[in-house]
Amino acid sequence: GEAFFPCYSWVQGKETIYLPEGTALKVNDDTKNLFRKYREQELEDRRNVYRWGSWKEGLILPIAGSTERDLPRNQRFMEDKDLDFSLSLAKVLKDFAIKGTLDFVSRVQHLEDYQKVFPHSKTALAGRVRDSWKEDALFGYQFLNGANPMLLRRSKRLPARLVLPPGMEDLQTQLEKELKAGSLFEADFSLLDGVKPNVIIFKQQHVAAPLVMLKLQSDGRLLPMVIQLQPPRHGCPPPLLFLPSDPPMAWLLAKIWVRSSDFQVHQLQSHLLRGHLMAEVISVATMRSLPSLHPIYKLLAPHFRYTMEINTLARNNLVSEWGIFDLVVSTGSGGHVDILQRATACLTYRSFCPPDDLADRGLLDVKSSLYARDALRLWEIISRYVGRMVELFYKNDREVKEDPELQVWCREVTEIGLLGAQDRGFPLSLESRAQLCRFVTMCIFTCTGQHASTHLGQLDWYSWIPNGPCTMRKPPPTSKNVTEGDILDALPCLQQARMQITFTKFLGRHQPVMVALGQHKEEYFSDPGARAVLKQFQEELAVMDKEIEVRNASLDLPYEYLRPSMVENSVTI
Ligand code: OYP
Ligand code: FE2
Repeated sequence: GEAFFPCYSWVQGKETIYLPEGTALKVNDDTKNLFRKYREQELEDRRNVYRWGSWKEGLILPIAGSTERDLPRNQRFMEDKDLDFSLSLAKVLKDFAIKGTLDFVSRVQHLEDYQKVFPHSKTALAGRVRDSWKEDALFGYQFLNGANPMLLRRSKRLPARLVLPPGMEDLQTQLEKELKAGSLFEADFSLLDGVKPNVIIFKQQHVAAPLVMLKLQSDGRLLPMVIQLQPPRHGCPPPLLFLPSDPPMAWLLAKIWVRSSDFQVHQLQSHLLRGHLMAEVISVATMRSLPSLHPIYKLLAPHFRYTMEINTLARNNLVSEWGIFDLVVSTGSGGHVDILQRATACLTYRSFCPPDDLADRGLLDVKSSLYARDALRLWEIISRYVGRMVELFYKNDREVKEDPELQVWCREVTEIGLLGAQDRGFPLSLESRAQLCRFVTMCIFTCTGQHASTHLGQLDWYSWIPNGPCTMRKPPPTSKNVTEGDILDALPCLQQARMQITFTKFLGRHQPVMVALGQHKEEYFSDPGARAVLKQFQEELAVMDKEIEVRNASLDLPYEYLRPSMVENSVTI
């Protein structure tokens, strides 16, 4: 049926001006300057209410405010979300308190004993991970379609850090053969090199910076060929290389080290920085520089819901002093901030646009990268949606160039929120409809698909502790004499493991209060053209959702993290 749109009205001179709430207007559409004053006033108010804050030196900017109570009322959780968040947190903490008391008397004596903290209501995939985590194929698969699909790249040459000691000529030949065939891939955790590890209750924890070389087989499986746990150091013998043919416990421990490194890089770089914090920059910049009448404001606003509050909660409880990272994660107590600062240098515009990012990483034609396939498809659907909206409101490139609010907004993101990201390819101005479309598509994809693809895998891949340990309690092995006991001494103790499960469950559980991508009920546009564009977006998303469902039914391991019905419309958890 027809929606009802309330009107704003105000008196200007002798006239009363009425404006239906759903009207979208650019500054230059308002030839008689009827609304000029109104939008200037609104922006002035917004710039007072939404102030940039600063959390840590060298990090992209957050909203100002030390707790969620300092946030603008509109940005706070509504009752249903607030209640769901508090009750589910209370529930996981209660479980932790009750079951955790026994952890002081019982110990992990075998790898299978991590079953003690494994959730009873697990996902099907988490069960598979528990049963098959030692397999090389599942280890390789995670770089393609696991919790962190952002690190893997196709090798263009053998990495400089991979120093092959004498006697490794066979491996050299194999690597060169794969490289030549274009089937050599790498996952390089150099970002972690030199990060100061945490000390937890007087016990030193450990961090490594591994390199994994993998080969892509014609059956689509990605298999590890060699693992180097630390980069070479000047004046030291080259670091040990671990091979699939090594004694099983030595090879397993090397893979566990990689999984723990991936946990750190995933949570901090891919999930927190590139998902949560990036979405917040876009939200704050938009609230500060686009008035509610602006069509691009109307297009983006649904993708900001709850982001400022969840990020404020994360800054105060997760990555704060005495927060969860300090308590149980190997990079906590400062290393995590160092990692976020280093990762800031990698925030390139191209890396936020899957068509460019996947091309740069050589993943476009990798059929077994379901992440790549779905990310590309979702990007295209969002891009068509944005393109149609842009065409409705901008008749040509000149109208883009001459929209002063739009230009200020773009600078606010790049120069202020992202601390001058123009040298990393972010635009300082928007010169055409095509550039505008790409920038807005990047904004929506970041707040939705980018976050979903790094958030939704947590429960599946981190419920089985050895597959993604939050900390390591022993240094990386320096010999291949490794026993199961050595591995258990290095893995998280039972209390740490239970804490990992507690927060993985809290963050990863199904969100009962959620709006799926494109499904917001607020009607920001009254224009029938714009409403038809939204409807078409929803239809294209529904088709994609159905096709993924059908595809997944015939797969051994389904990939669900970019299913439109699973992707939230904004970063809310
Ligand atoms: C806020 O009182 C959030 O303990 C989570 O996180 C948990 C709390 C508060 C705890 C409140 C309390 C919101 C949003 C986020 C994010 C990105 C980074 C996720 C890192 C997860 C690490 C899990 C750690 C397991 C050991
Ligand atoms: Fe998240």
